[in-house]
Amino acid sequence: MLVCTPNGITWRQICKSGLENPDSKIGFYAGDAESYEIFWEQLRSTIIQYHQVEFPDHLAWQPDQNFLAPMSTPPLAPVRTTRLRVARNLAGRRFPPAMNGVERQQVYQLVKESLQATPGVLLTLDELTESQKATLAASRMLFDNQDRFMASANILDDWPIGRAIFISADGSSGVWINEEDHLRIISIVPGYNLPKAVEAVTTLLTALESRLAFAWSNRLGWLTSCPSNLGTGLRASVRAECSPAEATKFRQLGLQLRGDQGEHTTALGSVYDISPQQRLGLTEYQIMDQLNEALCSVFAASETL
Ligand code: CIR
Repeated sequence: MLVCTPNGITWRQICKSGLENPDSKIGFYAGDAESYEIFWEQLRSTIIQYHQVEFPDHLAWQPDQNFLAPMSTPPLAPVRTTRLRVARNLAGRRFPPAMNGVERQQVYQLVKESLQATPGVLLTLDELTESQKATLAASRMLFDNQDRFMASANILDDWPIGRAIFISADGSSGVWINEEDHLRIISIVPGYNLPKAVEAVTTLLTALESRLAFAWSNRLGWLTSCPSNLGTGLRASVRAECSPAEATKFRQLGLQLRGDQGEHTTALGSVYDISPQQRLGLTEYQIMDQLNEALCSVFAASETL
C-alpha cells in the first residue's frame, strides 16, 4: 500500500527535488505539516545533520520564542544591510510544493485580509510593472521563479497565480506570499541594526498572527516546506564586505556564506550574505546572538591588525 499523508503527499513528492538535483544540500520539501510525522524516520537524520541537533523525541522540545529580548548591536563598518526573514505556513493547508492554483489564490486572499489594517501596499506579481520590479529588486524584496530546486519541488507551479508581495509603508519590511512557504516575513534595514530589523519584522508578524494560525509542531517548531527552516523559521543575515581570511573565519565559526545574489550563487567580489545555518533548537534571540558574536569577533579582530 502506498504510504501518504491525509492530503495525499507521498515520499516520492517529498524527495523529487533531491532526486532531480543531486547537488542538493537537503533535497526534501514537505507538502504539508503531516509530512513531518508520516515520513519522520526518513527525514530525521537529514534534519539532525543540518541543524546539528539531537532530539528527545518524546518531549515538547522547540524552545520558546524570545524575539523581543533586548539586543544591542554595535556599528560595524563592513556590514551594508541587516536582514531578518521569518518563514510561516497557514495551519491546516497544504504547503507550496503540493498546492494547486485555487489553494494558492485562497492563501493570497487570507493574507490580504489579515494585512488590511497594516499600512503598506500589496502588489501581485502578475500585475507588477517593469519599474516596480526594478525597485523591488534593488531593495531585495522581489522574488522570482528561477530556482531549479524549487521548480523540481513543484513550488513554482501555477506561476504567478497567488504570488504577491506586501511592502510596509516605511519600506523597511515586507511579506512574500506563496514563495517557498505561504509566508515569508522580511525586514531589511541599512547598516548593522538587528533591533530595528526585529522591530519591523515583529510588527508584521504580530498583525498576521492576530488573524491567522500557523502550522506548528511541538517537536519541530514552526513547520516549513524546506526542513532547513524548521524551528524558528528565522534566518538572520547581513550583507557584508569581507576579505578571504574573514570569510574563512566565518565558515570556521559555522556560519553559512552565500554569494551576494542570494542562495546558490557564487560570491561576487567580496560582498557576502552571512548567516547562522541553524534555525531549530534555538530561540530567535540565540540565532541573532550567534550572528552578532561572530560578526563582532571577526570584524573587531580585523580592526586591531
Ligand atoms: C537544497 O536541498 O539544496 C535546496 N533544496 C535548499 C536547501 C536549503 N538551503 C540551504 O541550506 N542554503
